[in-house]
Amino acid sequence: MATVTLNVKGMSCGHCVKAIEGALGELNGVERALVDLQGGTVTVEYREESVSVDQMKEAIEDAGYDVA
Ligand SMILES: [Cu+2]
Repeated sequence: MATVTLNVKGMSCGHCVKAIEGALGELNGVERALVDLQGGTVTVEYREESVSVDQMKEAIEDAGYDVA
């Protein structure tokens, strides 16, 4: 299991948290996604053999947010 923390721009409320955690949760290989609204980050626990960080960035961007 691996962990990565991504800086995400544009998250402002509980809806954003749900949108991002939901988008990441749909990716095969993502075990857990946890948004820190104050810090503007999302920490993801994932299986490296199943999903890449680029795929996570893409999912976040598809949900309408920017990854720094
Ligand atoms: Cu929001």
